[in-house]
Amino acid sequence: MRSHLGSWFLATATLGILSLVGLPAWAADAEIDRMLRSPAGKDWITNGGGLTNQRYSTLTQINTDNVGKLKGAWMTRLKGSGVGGKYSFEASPLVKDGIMYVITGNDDVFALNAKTGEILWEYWSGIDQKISTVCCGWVNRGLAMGEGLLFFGQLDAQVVALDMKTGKVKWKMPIEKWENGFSITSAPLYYDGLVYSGISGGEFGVRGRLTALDAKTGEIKWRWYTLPGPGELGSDTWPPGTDHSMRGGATIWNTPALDPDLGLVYFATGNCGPDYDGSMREGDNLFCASMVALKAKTGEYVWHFQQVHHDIWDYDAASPVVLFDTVIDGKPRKGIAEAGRTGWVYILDRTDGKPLIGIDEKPVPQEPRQKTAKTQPIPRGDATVPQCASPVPGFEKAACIFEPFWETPVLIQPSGLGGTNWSPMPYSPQTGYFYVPGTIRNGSFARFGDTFKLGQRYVGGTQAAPIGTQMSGTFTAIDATTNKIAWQHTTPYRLGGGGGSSVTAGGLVFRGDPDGSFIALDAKTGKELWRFQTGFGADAPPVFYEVDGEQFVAIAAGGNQLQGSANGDAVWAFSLKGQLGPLYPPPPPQTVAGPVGPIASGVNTIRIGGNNVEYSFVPSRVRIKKGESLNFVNVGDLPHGATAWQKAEWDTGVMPKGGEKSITFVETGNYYYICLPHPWMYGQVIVE
Ligand SMILES: [Cu+2]
Repeated sequence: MRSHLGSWFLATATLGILSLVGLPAWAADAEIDRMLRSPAGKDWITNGGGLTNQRYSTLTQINTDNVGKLKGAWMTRLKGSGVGGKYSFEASPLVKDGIMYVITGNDDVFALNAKTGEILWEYWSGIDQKISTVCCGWVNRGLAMGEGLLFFGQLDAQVVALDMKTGKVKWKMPIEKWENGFSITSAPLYYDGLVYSGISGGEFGVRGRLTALDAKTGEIKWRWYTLPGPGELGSDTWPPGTDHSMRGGATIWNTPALDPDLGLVYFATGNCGPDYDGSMREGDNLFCASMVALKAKTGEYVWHFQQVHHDIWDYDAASPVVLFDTVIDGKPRKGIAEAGRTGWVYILDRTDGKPLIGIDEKPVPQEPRQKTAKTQPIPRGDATVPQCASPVPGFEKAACIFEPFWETPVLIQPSGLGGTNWSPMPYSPQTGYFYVPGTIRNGSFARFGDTFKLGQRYVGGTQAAPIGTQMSGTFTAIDATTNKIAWQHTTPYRLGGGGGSSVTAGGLVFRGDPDGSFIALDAKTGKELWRFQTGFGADAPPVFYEVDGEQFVAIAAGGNQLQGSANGDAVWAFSLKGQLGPLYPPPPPQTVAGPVGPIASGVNTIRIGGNNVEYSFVPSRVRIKKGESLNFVNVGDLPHGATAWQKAEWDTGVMPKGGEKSITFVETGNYYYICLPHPWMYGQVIVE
């Protein structure tokens, strides 16, 4: 009787709650929607763990007392998918009912038995390997699920739905053409029948947008452009009578968050385009580098907050926004936060987009040719990385954040890689802390003129770290009620674009490290409690789940092209019953700036200023045989050259536009080289 009454009461109460928050009775997948509204528990069903993107799990079997005993339960290699220098592995696996789903940098999807690691089915994307509009490594940041389907975006700018049981394609919807500069790298969000997807391409002169698709059919229900057309809201922040806003970037690199009670979907936008040249786009340039709230059902604008006005530093808001509830000055508040490339966490009220703790507009240095904004928003509280650069020989000026520049390079920190790049920032309701990954790196910022060509790079300058300069990182707990540092680790490697993290009710923050280590920290104190070598760059954010009463933590380990960490195709799962020990450490990533990325073979020409990027060597890294020659051709507009770095053992001399010179390499060795007039340009020749 008691239980009968209890269930009647529960049903009535649930109905009451349902009608209070206005949930439609016809929810397409009521179970998934309910799970998405709660913190992650036994299952991890969306990239950010839930609609909040907190990456917080209620599981406690693995905790501060016993984490030292954690061992590998299984490790599975994904059949060579995403193996190669051009790839990054940044996806969080999803887990539901004992099955894990994971996507690689080649947009290939695998279903695994989450208890054993056995591969159950495979989807091979077959994407065109000649896609030339990938900005920063071939990457996919993850999946969403609902209505028995898995959803993801591909680098060819299609959104795809697979049957979760079989891996068969249910539908594919192109939301753009990659040939026009677009790609998709972010994990989508599923909720209440809609799939929300961002789009990338901010380095290719595109017009950013959030697209909502019908989960059943892929039909596009609405799209909200992050750059205003003529007469639209924000159009007065672009020069009148021009179409600069139509190629102004503001792309979306991250998974949205959603508040079902408020009916709002939230996301953050990337840099303005062209990245480093603001000379032709006078104004604040909405909605670049902004946090935005839209009505989740219709895509109608509700509010925005711009982190960087008239961005010329590539200061994307690339990390996912995080929703959290807190108490400030005795009042319950609904918060939203995002860790920017500027090194600050921006904390707002998610009902209206107003600062929760305080963000002050302050005057900043000016450069009239760049049409710099008069003021920038400065959050109260602590930055997580240094915001001033130190002098470097060969560079005239070292300066602090928001220093403008023109054609003479200026060293600035943070660089355009952050601060915090794409890496997520978990939040623990238990500690009230955000866990912020940071990158410390010099950027040598210089502007050059650039002409827009459809589907070509359109960046208007450079922010390369000078060859030989130090790079490192930080991992910081920020108190969400004060925006001040609770504890901070300085790390040997950059974390803002890798070393992803997540947090549990067991009092643990787990984070990967680009050197392959997987690390557990005490979430309250930061004390390191456990460390395990995965054998590959551990740059993806981990997840937690439970099968048959056994709780696991899992991480994809496959390295990161921008981090220069060891590439691979491994997924690791750990539990207290695990038996597997660590692997040998892979080669560690660079801590000193220099060429990174794929090494080309079979190449005999280096195009200087190629791919519509004036200050570039294309390809920047090559492997040749002893006795072979490389022909350096200046296809840029300015005089350039290639000179062996430090020892000047060989030199093309400075060549005018169209000039070329062949160099024969008679000794084996590893040669770095720079362009003497532009020492922030560099390349590498490996002679074997
Ligand atoms: Cu040059």
